[in-house]
Amino acid sequence: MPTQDQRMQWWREARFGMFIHWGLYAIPAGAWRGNTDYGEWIRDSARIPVDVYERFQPQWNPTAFDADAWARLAAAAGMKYLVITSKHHDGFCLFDSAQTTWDVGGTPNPRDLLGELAAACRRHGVVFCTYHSIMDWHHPDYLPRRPWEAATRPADGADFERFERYLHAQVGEVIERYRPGVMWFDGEWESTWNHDRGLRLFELCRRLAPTMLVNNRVDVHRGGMGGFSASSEAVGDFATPEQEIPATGLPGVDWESCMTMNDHWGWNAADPDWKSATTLLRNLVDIASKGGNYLLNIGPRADGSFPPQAVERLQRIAAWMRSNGDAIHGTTASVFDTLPFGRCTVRAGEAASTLYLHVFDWPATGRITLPGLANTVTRAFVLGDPANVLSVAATADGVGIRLPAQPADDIDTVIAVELLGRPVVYRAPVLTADAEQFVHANVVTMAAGEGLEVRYTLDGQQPLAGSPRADGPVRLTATTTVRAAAFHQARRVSEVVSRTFTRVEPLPPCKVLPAAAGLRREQFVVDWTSIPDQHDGGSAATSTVVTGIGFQQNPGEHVAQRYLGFVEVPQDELYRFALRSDDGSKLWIDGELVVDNDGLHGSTEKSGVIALAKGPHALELVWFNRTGGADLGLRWATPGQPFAPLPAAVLKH
Ligand code: FHN
Repeated sequence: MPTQDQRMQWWREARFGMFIHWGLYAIPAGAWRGNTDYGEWIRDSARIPVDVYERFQPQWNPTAFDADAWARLAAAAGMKYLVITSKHHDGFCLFDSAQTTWDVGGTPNPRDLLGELAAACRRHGVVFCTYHSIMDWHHPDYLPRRPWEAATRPADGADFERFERYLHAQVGEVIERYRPGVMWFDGEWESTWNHDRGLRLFELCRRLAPTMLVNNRVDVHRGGMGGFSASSEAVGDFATPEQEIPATGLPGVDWESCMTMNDHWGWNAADPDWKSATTLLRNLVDIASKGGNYLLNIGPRADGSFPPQAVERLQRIAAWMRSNGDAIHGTTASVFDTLPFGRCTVRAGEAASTLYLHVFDWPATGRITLPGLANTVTRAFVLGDPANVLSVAATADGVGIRLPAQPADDIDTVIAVELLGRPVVYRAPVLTADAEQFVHANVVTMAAGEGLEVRYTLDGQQPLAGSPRADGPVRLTATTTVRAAAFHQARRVSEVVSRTFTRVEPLPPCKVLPAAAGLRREQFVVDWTSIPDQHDGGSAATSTVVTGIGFQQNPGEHVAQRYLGFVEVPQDELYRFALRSDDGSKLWIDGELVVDNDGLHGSTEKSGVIALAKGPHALELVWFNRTGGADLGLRWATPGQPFAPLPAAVLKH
């Protein structure tokens, strides 16, 4: 059995893959009864009954499908793996399955598309992988039914245990027949799927293909589109943020951002919203600089051809890859926090390393600085042009590099910087405080890397070797700008960090003296994907008084709650409110938006601060759940104190 590092190695080095969403849904091409904004969800979104949708099966005839062309294009663009939908949510199998006739075997053109593509991928050095949906809108045993067809497609006799066996059998077929490098599950969020089922499916994959990777959507702990699993029991080899790039990577966590080229995964003939090659390429670089992989999607047309807009973009990426592939493949995350000119990827070694500086914005000064870099630089040059060595100078802020007059590529010019040893970067000190605001006093701690000391000023001046040394927390009682830097043997070795901490007046209490205990809670039916600015609650289905925020029982799907009343704060202080919810939520105090945790997501918590004077302050909290799990909770804390739920005694209306 390989170690996890051995299993992950090819995938970590790949950094870039092609996603392909292809199936019967490409035939309507996103259009149905006058609406042209559908994609691979068309059967559900357009409420197409199964028997009507099944009429697409005899129309399946991908005469233009050319596996070699697909694989060649992926390889040229530097896409080291390719993930194609063996089955999407509509349940249609892009392979001839022994388990069903709802597959390409039941069409006039039963070509073994996946077999042809797997062979072509092998010829072009691309790892063939498959996407397989757990959710299945066709199999009679899959539950839940789509709400809109529950009456016309009753679930009588449906047996989810039998569906799970069907799912295992098909996953087994795909693995045995095509040996995918990754089994990319999806559609795991509905109430019938759970951790135990996910674990069984993961173990099946591991048993059948010990070196095959399985994404975290085999299990149920993915936190919504953010894609990272919050639970320690979660299984899966990598996290799967979708249509987004995490602000920073997570050291030690493997993750892959999957994204569309326009606004649809499946082919939509009317979708004009194609991302530029600049956006796509800079997404790849940004993701690689954070230690992640980029899975970029194409939705082929029904005939098996790629949209020309997609081909054009991949060809532009391929042109860049020819000179710069080494700056992506086999690299690891940046050693710098942020760079004003672009990004950095790294190829680190014990004796020598290379930094790849991706210059997006060519600086008017003609110079770039690598903050805090402590290594000896042996050479710097534009990647692909090693003969023209660039001038390099060590400064107090780090290493300065003089650039050529013009960029080599207007999307991303890569500067290779060769170093002795593994990269060593002296980071600016980390300043920690409860918040940027305070009512009475604020305590700031300053920390730098091992073997370094922090020197700081409180008057906005540049810290020098003779400035005060931060040997412990510093207490502020007035608005102050703290500037700090790391020093080594009386020499500044990092950038200067600067933060202003502001003393604020607390908001006065409401003049209204609420009498009754608890908050008023309204609950109403909604069809939200986020909290609208104006919502009158519509038909407030129920209105009641509650002693706290949250619920014991899941209030259900397509539901919203609004909590109205007052919170009695015990003292003049800065209060941090932590709002946890699935799906979205917002909290206002005295009409100010304190926490915005809106959107469709799993259970996540966000916090915000507000300075309040002793006494009652108006509270409004709105939460909604679209589908699946539901969660809501509110905690608070004052500086230096632990978070705790709001006691019932402080809630009034
Ligand atoms: O519902 C699917 C969607 O159709 C598409 O397959 C994306 C790609 O990751 N995944 C799900 C939405 O999160």
